[in-house]
Amino acid sequence: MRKSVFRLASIAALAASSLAAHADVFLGALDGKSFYLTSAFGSALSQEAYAVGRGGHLASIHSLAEQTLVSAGVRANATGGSSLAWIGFTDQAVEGTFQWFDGSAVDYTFWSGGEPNDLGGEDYTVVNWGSNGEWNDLDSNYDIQAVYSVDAVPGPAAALPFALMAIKRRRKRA
Ligand SMILES: [Ca+2]
Ligand SMILES: [Ca+2]
Repeated sequence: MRKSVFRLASIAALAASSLAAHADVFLGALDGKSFYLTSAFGSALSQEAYAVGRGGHLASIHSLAEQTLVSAGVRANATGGSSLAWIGFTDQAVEGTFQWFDGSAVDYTFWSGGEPNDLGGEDYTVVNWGSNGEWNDLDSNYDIQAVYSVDAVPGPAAALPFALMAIKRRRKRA
């Protein structure tokens, strides 16, 4: 019995530590992806590198529902007085041909009027340029927050009941 309690405490501690590992804001899950707003500010390229380190990419957007989740989530949680945030749409490889950092299909866009205009050489994309959350291509060096996504998987909280069941099963067999 003591051993089971100890194991449970270890699992709970592990869950708590992985949840506290970063201060990014969870914006919601949709279409198998979990969207986060970074707590840190940075260029498009540094934010993409950070997202890769988190196991994802700057967010790709494929529907009005995803666009709304991202746009509204940034507006509600941005901390720097601006609601601009990087998403993962870039034409850094071929000027004028935008692709998603995560390699997903380009099947939806939400450009602001007159964008993308590559003004002075702009190859990265922000949301919330327009009043309805429309996109603009900007130079990478704008120091702003970013939205990234990772594949949505059952988290530690979801795994906990299964861990409890496993402990109960072991006790029955003993
Ligand atoms: Ca460009
Ligand atoms: Ca632009």
